[in-house]
Amino acid sequence: MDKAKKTKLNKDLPEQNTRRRFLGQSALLGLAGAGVLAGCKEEPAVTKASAAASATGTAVSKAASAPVGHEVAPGQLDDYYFFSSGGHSGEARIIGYPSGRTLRRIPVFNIDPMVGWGITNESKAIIGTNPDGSLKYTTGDTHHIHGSYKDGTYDGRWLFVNDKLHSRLARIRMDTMECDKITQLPNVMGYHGTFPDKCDPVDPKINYTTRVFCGGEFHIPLPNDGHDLNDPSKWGALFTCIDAETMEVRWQVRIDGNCDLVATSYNGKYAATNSYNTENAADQAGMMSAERDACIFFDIARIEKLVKDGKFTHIGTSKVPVVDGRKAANQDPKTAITCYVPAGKNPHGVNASPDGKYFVTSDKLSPTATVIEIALVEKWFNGELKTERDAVVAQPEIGLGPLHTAFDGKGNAFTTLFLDSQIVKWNVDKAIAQYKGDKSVNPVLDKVDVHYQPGHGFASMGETKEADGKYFNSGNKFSKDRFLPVGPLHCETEQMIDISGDKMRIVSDHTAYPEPHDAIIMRRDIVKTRQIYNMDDFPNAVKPDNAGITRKGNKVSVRMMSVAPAYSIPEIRVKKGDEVTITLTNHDKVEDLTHGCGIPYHNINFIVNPQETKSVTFKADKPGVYWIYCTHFCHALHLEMRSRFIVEA
Ligand code: K7E
Ligand code: CUA
Ligand code: CA
Repeated sequence: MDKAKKTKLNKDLPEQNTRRRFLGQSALLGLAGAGVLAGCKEEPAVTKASAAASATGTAVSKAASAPVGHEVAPGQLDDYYFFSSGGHSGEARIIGYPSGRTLRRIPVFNIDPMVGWGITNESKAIIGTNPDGSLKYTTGDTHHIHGSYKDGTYDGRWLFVNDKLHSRLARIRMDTMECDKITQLPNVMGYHGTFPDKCDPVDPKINYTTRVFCGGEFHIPLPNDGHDLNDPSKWGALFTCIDAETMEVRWQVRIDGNCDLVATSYNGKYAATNSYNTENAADQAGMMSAERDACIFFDIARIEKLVKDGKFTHIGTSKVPVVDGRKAANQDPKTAITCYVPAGKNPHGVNASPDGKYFVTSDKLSPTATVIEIALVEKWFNGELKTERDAVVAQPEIGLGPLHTAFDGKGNAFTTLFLDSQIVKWNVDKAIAQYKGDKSVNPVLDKVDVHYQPGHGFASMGETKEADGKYFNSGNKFSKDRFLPVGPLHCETEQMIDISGDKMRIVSDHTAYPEPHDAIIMRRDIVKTRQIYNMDDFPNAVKPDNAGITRKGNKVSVRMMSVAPAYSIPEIRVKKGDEVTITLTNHDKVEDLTHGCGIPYHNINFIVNPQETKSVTFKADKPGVYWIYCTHFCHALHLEMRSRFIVEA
């Protein structure tokens, strides 16, 4: 790029931060490709081919429709599903990858008037209500989303996602991509890391997910009922196991220090959590005082044996068995349920390598990753390893502020460096050789600037045995000058990096509404969604023989059907003060033929998909005429799809 153009570009951009000066080529390249220079407002085109096309005056749309590089042409489908957490939006998201096109938002802990999540009776029951029927919480903070496993790879059955804010685990069924269960973790605050198991620890025939592990990050009085308010030394944190099928809490382990993120071994025997507050401190300086923290390993079979043998306690009013995983109670490795492996200072993430051999912590406050060999952890649990630290087989220096590590399935690891604003590619075997004393090897293979300050990084199928080494996604916390400014709040950047070659190559910037944390990139053939619902799955389905309006005292039940373009009941008459329940079943069978149901001035809005049933209950307290109308475009007569809701004084 010539100098004149560069200067103009910089002048046109919003205020530059000082970091910009160090970035040079890679940042500017993306903008050139985006057509900013030509003054066009097309979505950033990322390949050299399309950049060249716009420079030579070829219509951008024409160039974009040819399937070049990593672009997905109009009408073409993506190769991957990208399931993302949504941070403090409380939702989960589905994105097509590599295109970055948003396909769907899945409301989970938040309220969504489009589908009626948090509005319908069915969704309220899943989210959780107070005795008066109102929602217990309307907010959430999703960080980690993971798929259920079979044979060491995704089986396409469920997604699990955490709520750090109110310590809940949600399950999403992948045939409908809807949340079907939410479980509150007792005696936990700041429930952060989440990971499904991949196999049963005892029975190898159960080679699929039956448990989900949850790390409690903040230590609190146990129970948190007003006692020990001023004595943090008595506070504690718990590691929780939830049954994947029933979504009931199976057991909890009390630990020293805290939990953060979670990883599970492919053989089902171990789960691990990185612990950055081994100091058990209640202030920041204290949490950073130790030179080393830990990665805590849990022996699942031993924990479940203790629970079976009744060797547990309860905390407060919770009925969940709690076993003691603190160091003092686990001195003998041969009976220990926990193993505290020393790791770098304030480790942030822990990730399992696809070969099943290693867990890697990214040591946020030291410039290292810590590689722990699972076979050696097993040796420690068998009493055959001298110290916990002996399970560490490498600790390569990789850069500043490492947070999360992903894998390509070819022996390489990719770690996000928050402070360096880079992704570092390093080789696990080389790191091990270096740690053993071979000074001639350098495990760091490549570094690439990202824009800016990456949090999570994850690779296509990277958390499965089928890691394919195609894409790495850098979930950046700041986008600053990467997109048109949209006010003081910027979107985030998800940067797609091609990791198939020796050198990493940033191939596109995707926008993200704040603020995604973790995500997974799943091959599309794994996902099998339904086309329409099964009416018999809804016990309250409205059929011609049970449709109509009935009254019991001041409770009115309106049982209605929809068939495009009409509701089955043209007029609903109730009296002021009535409690009205509307149950609506969509009898259309055509794929995607969804109807809405909005009731003006009654705060009701939801949709029913083909063959689906939903219900809402509300008070009719304002006399008048209200047009119930279809909110979801369904038919040429969509606007006429209405029903009179008359409230008599
Ligand atoms: Cu690193 Cu909550 Cu997984 Cu955010 S956490 S980035
Ligand atoms: Cu039915 Cu729009
Ligand atoms: Ca610490």
